[in-house]
Formats: sequence, structure tokens, C-alpha cells
Amino acid sequence: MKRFLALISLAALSLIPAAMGQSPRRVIIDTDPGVDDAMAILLALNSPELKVEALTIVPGNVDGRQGLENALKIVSLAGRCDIPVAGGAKHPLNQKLITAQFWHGPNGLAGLELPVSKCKADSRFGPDLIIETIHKYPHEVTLIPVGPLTNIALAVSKDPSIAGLVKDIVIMGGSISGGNVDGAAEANIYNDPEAASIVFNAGWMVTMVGSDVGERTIMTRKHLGDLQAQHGPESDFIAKLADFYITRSEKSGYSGAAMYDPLAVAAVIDPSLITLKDMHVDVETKGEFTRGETVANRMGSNENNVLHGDHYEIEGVIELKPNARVCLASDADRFLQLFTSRIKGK
Ligand SMILES: [Ca+2]
Repeated sequence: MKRFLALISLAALSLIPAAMGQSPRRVIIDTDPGVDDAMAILLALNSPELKVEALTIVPGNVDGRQGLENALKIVSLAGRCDIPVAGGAKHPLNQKLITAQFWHGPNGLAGLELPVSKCKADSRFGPDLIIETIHKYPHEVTLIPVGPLTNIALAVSKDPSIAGLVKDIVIMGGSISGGNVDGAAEANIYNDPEAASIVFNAGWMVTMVGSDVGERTIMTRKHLGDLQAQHGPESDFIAKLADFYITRSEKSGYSGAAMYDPLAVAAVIDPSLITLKDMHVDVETKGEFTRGETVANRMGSNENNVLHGDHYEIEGVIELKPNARVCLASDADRFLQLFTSRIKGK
């Protein structure tokens, strides 16, 4: 009898990993909506692999007030007033806000007017909601920041223990091969380099899905046609956003729309869509031409220069501990297939 029970419990134990693998991952999307943010949010809400615990709003593409309004309209469109949507920081930690209506349209959503939201804002402060949710579900929550890192920096500064309590943090931000703001910096990092520096040095491994890979993950008019072939409130909205975004990108010499934020969400849905390499990443906060650059060390070490009389000599190297999993490539075709199939018919 004992042996029989032992066999049963062994069988039950062997089922646990499978069951855990099937349960959706809890995520918090910290966002500055934003055309590609809207795409990322609706991708997440239509993916059974994810359970969106909250949206927290950060100033970036638009100011915090507009961002909150946009997010509430997006969750309302998806019929998901059950998801807490909370405002956050009012401005970056140490500089003035830079908004991006140039790329995202006058209201951040291509100038499209969504119906008035049926959902109400959560009264909690975004960074506090992040802390609370991580403590409620220790080692289960994946943070997906797809805007400037202000809210995340505020949260991990107030409660550093969250760095050891998250399941993962997957950011859209940075680049290891040139910027999209200037020669060096990607917009989310450039908009709050001090916050980004806090986040990269918080003690967790930051998965960094950068603009350089987003720009090789392009939505073209062919994908747009695919989306336009089927109608629903969400797919019609995304198709209009995509049309605006592709047109805007073409004017700037791109072959289509860089799927920055949706790729970060997709990397959590299906990690096999991206290729990662562990590196040490520092955020430049001072450089004359490079403020906001994510400086990635690909060798895992720095030269150790020691003073000998009137000059320095290299005496070996100093090993660096990786603090980031840097995305080097994406499977763009498979990502676009996932994205359009999840949005179509919704
Ligand atoms: Ca964004």
C-alpha cells in the first residue's frame, strides 16, 4: 500500500512541471502608449501564455495624463476593465520629458479617436502597484517595461528586494549598434538615462530587447494587408495604427514599421523567437555625444591598466559580471506570424 501511494505521489509530482508550464505567466507592462505600445498591449491581452496583472503608465511617447487615457481606452476596447491601469511618474528622474508625437501622432495613437473608456484608472501609484504585485506573487511576475525606465527605477529604489523576487524583467530599450534618437542612444534609455542606470544595476538580469533588433523586425504592407483582410474592433484599430506607423517609417527611409515593443512582449510569450547573449551593460549618463547609450561589453572583461612611473601598463584583465541578457537577433517572420494571428479577428 505504501509503495502504491509512493508511486501515486511520484506520478503526481511528475505532473507538476507540465502543469506549471501550462499556467500563464504573470506580467506587468510598464508603458508609454504609444503606437507600438498599443500593439504590444493587445498582443499580450490576446495571448493565453500571459496573464496581464497590471498596466503602469510612464511618461515618454506622450505625457502621463495622455498615456493613462490611451491605456484605459485600449483595455476598454479589449473588454478588459478587470486589469488595473495605474498612472506613475510625472517626469523623468533628472531631465525634462521628451514626447514623440512626431512618430506617434498628436495623441500618441496616430490621431485615432477610440471610444471613451468604460474602464477606470486604479488609484495606486504605478511603482507601488509594481512592488505590491511582485510581493503578492513572489518569483512569478515578469516585468515588461516598454517605455522609459522611470517607474521601474522608482520601484526598485523604494524596495530593492523586488530585484530578487521577480521572475524576469524584459525591457524594450537600448541598442548595441547605434541609436534611434541619435548616433548612440535608443529613445527609452535616452528619455531617462539615470533611471536606466538604476535598473541595469539593481542586481537582476535585465533581458534587453533593443532598437537595433526591433529595426530588423519589420511589419510591412504585406503583413498589413493580412491584418486588414479580417475585421474586428481590435484588428481594425491595430491595422489603422500600423498603416500610420508604416507610412511614417517609410517617409524616414525604413522599409516598414519597427516592431519595438511588441517584440519584447513576444519574447516573453515565446522565448525561442529571440537569441540572447549574456553581457555586462552600463548606461552612459554623461557623454557629450553618447548620453543614454547602453554600453555593452561583449568580451566580459576590461583591461586592467596599472601606473608604472610616467605611464600605465596593461596588467591582465578585470572580469565583469553580466547584468543583462542582450537580444542579438529575432526570428522576424515567425514573430510577425504570431503577432498578426493573435490580433486578427479580435
Ligand atoms: Ca513604448
